[in-house]
Formats: sequence, C-alpha cells, structure tokens
Amino acid sequence: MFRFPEGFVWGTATAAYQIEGAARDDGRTPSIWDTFAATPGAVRNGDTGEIACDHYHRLDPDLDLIARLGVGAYRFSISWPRIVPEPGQVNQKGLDFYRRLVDGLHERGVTPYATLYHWDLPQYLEDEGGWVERATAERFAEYADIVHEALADGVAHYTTLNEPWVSAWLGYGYGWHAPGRAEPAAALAATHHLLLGHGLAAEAIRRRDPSAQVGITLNLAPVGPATADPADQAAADRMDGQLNRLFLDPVLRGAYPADVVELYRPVSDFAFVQDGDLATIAAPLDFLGVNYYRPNLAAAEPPGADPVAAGLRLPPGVPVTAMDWPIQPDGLTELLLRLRREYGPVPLYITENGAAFHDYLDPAGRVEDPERIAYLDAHLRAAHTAIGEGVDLRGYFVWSFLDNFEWAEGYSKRFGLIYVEYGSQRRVPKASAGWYRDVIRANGPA
Ligand code: IFM
Repeated sequence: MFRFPEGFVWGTATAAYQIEGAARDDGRTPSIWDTFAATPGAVRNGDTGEIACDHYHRLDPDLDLIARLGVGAYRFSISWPRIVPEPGQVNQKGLDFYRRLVDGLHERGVTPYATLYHWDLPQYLEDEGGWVERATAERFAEYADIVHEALADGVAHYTTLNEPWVSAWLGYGYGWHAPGRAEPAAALAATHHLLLGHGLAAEAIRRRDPSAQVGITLNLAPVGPATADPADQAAADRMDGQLNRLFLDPVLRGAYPADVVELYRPVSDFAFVQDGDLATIAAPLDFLGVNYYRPNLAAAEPPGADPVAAGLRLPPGVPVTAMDWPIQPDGLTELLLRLRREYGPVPLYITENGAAFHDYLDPAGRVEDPERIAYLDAHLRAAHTAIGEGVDLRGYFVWSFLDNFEWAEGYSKRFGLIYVEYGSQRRVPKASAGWYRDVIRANGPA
C-alpha cells in the first residue's frame, strides 16, 4: 500500500445541479442548465436535473453515506439560483439548506470544501448576456459575499469557479453545454469575465476573512502531438494554449498568453480587458484545484478551425472509459510536475479525478466496478509519484460521490462511488467505495 503524507486530505466531490434536484423548491429559480436541458436535443435522452439524485430531500442519509466512505472532506457546490433567485433578493431557505449540509458534515467529522460556481448561472443573468457581460462578474462577487457571510463559521475552504474553460468554451464557444451559444468571441469574453469574477469573489471573501482559504479549480490536461509532424506539434501548442495556459497564465502570472491572444485576434480585440483586471485575477491563491481525467492528443486542424474542437484525437490502442476518454494515469504525474516547474510552488488539490464505466446492479444486488478501482488506484499512484518528486499536493477528491446528471450526457454515464437507481433513488455503494475506504484507512486518520 502506498502511503501519502500526514494530513493529506481524502475526499469526494459533487455539484449542485448534478445531484440536488428540487429544481423548483423553496424559492429556487431556473439556471441556464434548467433552460438548456429543457431544449429538445440538447441533453441525451432529454434528461434534466429536475429530480437528479433528489439529494436536496435526502440530505441526512446522503451525509451518512459520505461519512461511511471514511473521507475527511466533501467538496460540494452551491446553487446560485437557490441563494439569489431574483436580482437583489437573498433566499434564506436556500442558505438554510447549505447550513444544514455544512453542520451535518461537521457532526460527522467531515470537512466541507465549498465551490461557489459549478455552471448553474441564474437564467435571469443569462438573459442579460451571461458571462459575456462584465456585470455578471460583479454579481458573482456579491453572491460570494452573501454565501460567505452565511457560512463562514462552518466553511474555511472556497473554490470560486469549477472549470471555467468548460463554462466559457463548451457553453459559449461550441454550444455543447448551457447556455448553448457557439460564438468564439463570446467564449473569450466569458473566459475573461469568469476569471474576473473569480478575482472579485476572492477579494470579497478575504475582505471579510483574511484567513479564508480561497482557490479556483481548473480542468487541465497535458497536450501532446498526434504524430511527429511539426504541424501536429503546432496544433498541440494551440490546444494547450486555449485549454490550459489561457487560464493558468492570468491566474498565476497575471497575463494572458501572447500566442493565444494572437490566435484569436481575428475574432476578438480583447477590449473587455480593463486596467487592473489582471491584478485582480492574479491575487495569490491559497490553493489551485486540479481536475484531471485524461491527456489530450492534437492533430493539425484545417486552417481557421478551432484548435480544440477540430484537433482532438484519440491515441490508438489505449483503453478508454465509458466517456471514450483514454485512461493514462502518467498524464497526471506529468501535469502536476509541469505545474510546479512552470508556475511555481502553489499548493495543489486534485479536486476531481474519476471515471465513468458501464456499472450495473448484479442479481446479488452488488455493483462490481474493478475498472474504476484500477483507474483510481493508478491515478493515486501517479499523484503519489508527483509528491515524491516534490509537488505540494495536499488532497485528492474522487469524482464523484454519487452517480449523477452528467451534463449533456444526462444519466447515461455513471461516475459515482455509490450507484444510484434513479427510479427508486436507492443508493448502493459500489465495490470501489469499499476499496476507497480501505485506502483511506490504510493512510491513517483522515
Ligand atoms: O461531471 C463532471 C463535473 O461536473 C466537472 N468535471 C468533469 C466531470 C465529469 O465529466
């Protein structure tokens, strides 16, 4: 058994829209995901987050299940439209739900890690232009302030945004996610306003409590060329620029990467960047959250095509998950080492890592998921290698606690340690849940 440093945080993670359901309860109003999921053809099988795992109504039993995993930490997100359901309104019932969640975690000896934005923008803000508009960043900071005021005594760790690349590029650049817009210029403006929102929210939280631990979570991936052809290497550099450096550089170096700005110059003049914005965005982080699932392989895309949408390739002969994502744990070590080498010694957490496989309840009522165990085991070993090489990695959160609404894939993809039978809402811990508990136990008190 491989041992992690003392104090290493073992956790699991979820997001509000993916598990809560109760879409219209206690004053919540629609988010962009309610609208998108209701759009015919947008989500596989027409699935929506209306009920999801009904976690909103099953909080206590779900908290018991989290505790039984033996984790020391639980990463969840807060639903913005539950807290600010109309412009300028604060919904106490929404805050009460998260208060019960936070208190319930503490009662069970589990530390809460709160994410403020995991993609569920209030629809009324999208109606005003969403993240393409600067005002949304300001509204986000106000919302962060409200959450912090309500939960500060129970929550020390805040992630401002989860995977802003996905919000900006899948949401506004390619239209595969809510709000379903396919305009590269909008994706660039959204990128900047999301990052500005991160900076302003971090400022708001620290103004109240300078000791709060504030970070941002990015989805990052090493990008390699599909072949030795220099044109593929150039494509890999472009993909790396849009996916990784467009987010890492402003946050950790205070500047947008010049090659990415040049690449997108034909579609945007970047006039949305105002004096002082980059200083706000680059205020020192208490931690960087890393979500790692797979590395990317890039091939030369046709001239003028988008570097990510057109250039992504699958490596031949590599096993894949149910998402068709290649399983390459070495990519995690490579990524963590690169972060330290190129961006310095920022404390890191793996805020998400996990895999979807074709899980099913067997006739004995069990869910055997050896592929997930192998995936998690290999990625933990990869993380352990990086720690051995000096990376300041402080924790690891399995995605996900429960099977849940996998965005445009609906309920067809299962990432959970706990199987959810959606009709009955029965929860069945998979074999991987027991395996994870044993790993945590073997590493001493969480
Ligand atoms: O389910 C998502 C999560 O919401 C964000 N990170 C990736 C996961 C798997 O696709």
